[in-house]
Amino acid sequence: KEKRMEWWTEARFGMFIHWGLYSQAARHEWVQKKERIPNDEYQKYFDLFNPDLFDPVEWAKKAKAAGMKYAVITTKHHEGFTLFDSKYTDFKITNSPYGKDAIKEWVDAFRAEGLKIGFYYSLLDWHHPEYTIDRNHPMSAETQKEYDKLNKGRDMDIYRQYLKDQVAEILTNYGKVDLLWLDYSFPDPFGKSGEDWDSVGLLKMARELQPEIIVNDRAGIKDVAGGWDFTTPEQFKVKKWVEYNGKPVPWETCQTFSGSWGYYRDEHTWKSKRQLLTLLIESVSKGGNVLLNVGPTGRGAFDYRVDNALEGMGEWMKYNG
Ligand code: FUL
Repeated sequence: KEKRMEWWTEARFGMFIHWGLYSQAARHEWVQKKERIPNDEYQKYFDLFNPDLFDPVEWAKKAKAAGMKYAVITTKHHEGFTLFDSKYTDFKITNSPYGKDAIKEWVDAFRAEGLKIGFYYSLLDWHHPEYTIDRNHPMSAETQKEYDKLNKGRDMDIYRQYLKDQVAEILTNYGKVDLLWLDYSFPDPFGKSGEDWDSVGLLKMARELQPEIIVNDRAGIKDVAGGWDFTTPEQFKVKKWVEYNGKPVPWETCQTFSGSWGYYRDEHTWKSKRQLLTLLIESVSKGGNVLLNVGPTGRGAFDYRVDNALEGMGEWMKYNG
């Protein structure tokens, strides 16, 4: 375990990329849930998806210049749309007007810059017809009775197999994958936990397909020794080395430039360069990594505020990184 964590511990600073159909709506990656948009209405974002400014080589160069050493991209977010070609769904980028496998292009570009490759895969899926409706679903309800009615005929066994098949695809079709970022479990009466994803089986498969891969902690596995490799405090500045069961563990805080992961055009709470550098320095000094998120636009470009911040961080990283 220590051996496979070496590059990541050294790396310290990575780029998170949230990009999908929601980027076109430009008001949060949870837009479908927040606005309770039914799938047939959401379909318009699929029919229009044609990012004419998508240039992964440029993305990779910007990450590298900022001093980042790895990157993690949403191969599928909660909306269910895949940025990769998949045998198991039609709701995929190769069927959109864009027509090409963006993950393939992205992997080639980031690898060419010497960056390590990470795949985010959403365990939640608002599009799959067998995925049972829960409190985090756009069609969420209030009572158990309502849920029972809504979920009649939905079969999580089928979805569980689907997600496993897709994780197998992303870990098979793109060469070496350094990191897997599964997201997420929410064990409560109207939620989902490790068993819903068969996380034990999923992790086993991941390690068989990619023996050196490192995996985060969000699939609902409690056991740090046999399960995950690092924990993922989200959107907060850690005050001391993160512990699990009283022991310090590898950790990575994921953070946004502004208040949303997916591109949000009219959201204005952007962190300053000083805040971002402080976050990085404070995190590293407490043994952690920072995974800083970029939400490219629906056309595939970085917001100018991202470019400015990355450039500023790069200047500092050039001498101090
Ligand atoms: C959360 C997700 O629900 C957010 O949309 C985002 O992907 C964040 C990194 O993780 O669990």
